[in-house]
Amino acid sequence: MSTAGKVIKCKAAIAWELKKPFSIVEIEVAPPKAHEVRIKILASGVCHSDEHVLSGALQFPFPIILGHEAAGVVESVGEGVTSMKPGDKVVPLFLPQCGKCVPCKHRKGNLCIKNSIGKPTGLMADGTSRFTYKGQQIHSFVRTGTFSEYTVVDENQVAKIDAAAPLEKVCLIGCGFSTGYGAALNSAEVKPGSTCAVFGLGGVGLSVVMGCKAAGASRIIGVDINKNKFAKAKELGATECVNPLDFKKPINEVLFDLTNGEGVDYSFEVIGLTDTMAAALMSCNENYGVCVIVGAPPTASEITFSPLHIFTGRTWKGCLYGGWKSKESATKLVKDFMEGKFTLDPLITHTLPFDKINEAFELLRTGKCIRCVLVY
Ligand code: PAD
Ligand code: ZN
Ligand code: ZN
Repeated sequence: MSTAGKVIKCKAAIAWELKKPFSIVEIEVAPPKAHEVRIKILASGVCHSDEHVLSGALQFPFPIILGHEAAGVVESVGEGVTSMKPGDKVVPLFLPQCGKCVPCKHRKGNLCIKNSIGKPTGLMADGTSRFTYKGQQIHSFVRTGTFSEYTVVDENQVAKIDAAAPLEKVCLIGCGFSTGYGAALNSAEVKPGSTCAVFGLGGVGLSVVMGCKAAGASRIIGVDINKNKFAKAKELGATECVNPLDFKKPINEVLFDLTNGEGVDYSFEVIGLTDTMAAALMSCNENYGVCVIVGAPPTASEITFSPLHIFTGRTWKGCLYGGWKSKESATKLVKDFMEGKFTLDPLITHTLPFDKINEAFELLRTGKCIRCVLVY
């Protein structure tokens, strides 16, 4: 019997309050409104941005359904949806691409004006939610809320993908892989023969390493306080790794020492701490170095620094979703994955049933996993 047009009751992991475990409960998911799509989620990776909300580093309203790195199948579509139909395999996106606004039409733009970044209401564009628990409204993280068996997203925030794609792998294209890989290729535009430093060797940082390698960097220095991340980083292309805790001097000075006093050509902060953002900036060449902030800045955080650090010529920038135009690029990245242009397997160290979501977050918090994918 078709569920289209009806409320669906299903399991979801609700975060009720800061720093508390999720509880898996039965929620109600409303049908998609016009230009929305209801998706049966089949796999969802755990990204540190979800943990930032739980820890309070990123402020969002609770109770909330987190999750934004997923893949699933369209269950039903709202009025006016033309880009997909029930049964299509899809990847939800935390950044929209309407294709019509100025940033969408700009050659390099990817921050569609319909984005909700910096406006963390936890609600859809119309100010309501499709999730309820016993009638109480539940928020949805970045309008994806994929830690639920069903979710509703705007048509601009979902990409149709290859029908043969393995969902428990390509879910990483919804966030971690694309973000890191694109930071190197699109945002830094790493050049062949260059030297790169990647701060933070988690799922996103290792994807930056993969992007630097694909761009032809000849030296890729991994930086992490957890030395257990080094072996995987080297497997994916890091030529050496350093642990800031092994040195008395600041890590930016260590990186200058390692590069004959030149600094690296490109540095990436993939942690989400203001101190490492500043250290990454000061690690790149003072004249032509480029530093890209990928780690999410804690809500309301600020950095004070001498303008001299950029006056000499450095470039300091950031990127969301690796600078990719989300909807068209996710489709293309899945196609590239299917054609063997890159691999996702080394990033997926754990796969757990959805019910074990609290265990998955513990693996991320303790640095024991790279990506843990929940399967539904
Ligand atoms: P992760 O937890 O898998 O990796 C973070 C890594 O940083 C771990 O290996 C830590 O050991 C390491 N680390 C922590 N503190 C330090 C330190 N002081 N010095 C050096 N290394 C340290 O996280 P992730 O890879 O899932 O996410 C990384 C960041 O990227 C996080 O801030 C997340 O919110 C952000 C992100 N941004 C976007 C975007 O669009 N810009 C998308 C996805 C994730
Ligand atoms: Zn993410
Ligand atoms: Zn747009």
